[in-house]
Amino acid sequence: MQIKIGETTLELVKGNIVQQEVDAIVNAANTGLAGGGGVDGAIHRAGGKSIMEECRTLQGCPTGSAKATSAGNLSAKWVIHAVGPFYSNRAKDPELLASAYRTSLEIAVQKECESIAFPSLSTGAYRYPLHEAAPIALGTIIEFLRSQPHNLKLVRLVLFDDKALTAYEKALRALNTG
Ligand code: AR6
Repeated sequence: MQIKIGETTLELVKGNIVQQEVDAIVNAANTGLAGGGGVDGAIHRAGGKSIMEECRTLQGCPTGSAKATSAGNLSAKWVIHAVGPFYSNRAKDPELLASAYRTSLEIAVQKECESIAFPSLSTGAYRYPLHEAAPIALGTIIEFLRSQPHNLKLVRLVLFDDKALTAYEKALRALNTG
């Protein structure tokens, strides 16, 4: 499924984040930028150890923010390490999740990227319910594309399974018609 926001294509695909041929891929990282499972494990395994070597020089990253490294053996030019919140069902969760997406997009713009691929931040080990996370992710991306200067031609959400893809499709349909 895809829609156009101005000149930018926003698309939802099922797949693996490490295989995306885009300028920047986003990692679902932790505040220590210390590596882990899920998306983080897959990116460091596929990208090689230079990514972790660079992460070690960055002194971590606060929740709701992001930092970039080069992308080692991956076809992307950049890995943007974004830290979403661990879901606590508290009022600050949505803003922290939104700000992880927003900061990632700001970094992509600073790096003059034309294409970026995101995983579904916080919805694995960090337990954010998909049906709550999807409208926040998509709403934040759409708002950014409409309001900020950028040269992005493609923003892709890479969903790992049918359940995640369906949740994002439903959220995008609701945002697009509502
Ligand atoms: N490509 C795309 N999506 C994936 C992939 C992949 N290769 N692997 C998993 N997913 P998670 P979080 C989906 O746990 O919740 C790590 O240990 C997965 O199904 O990767 O933000 C970090 O070091 C889920 O929907 O990230 C942190 O400590 C989504 O990606 C912590 O987990 C995110 O799952 C971050 O947790």
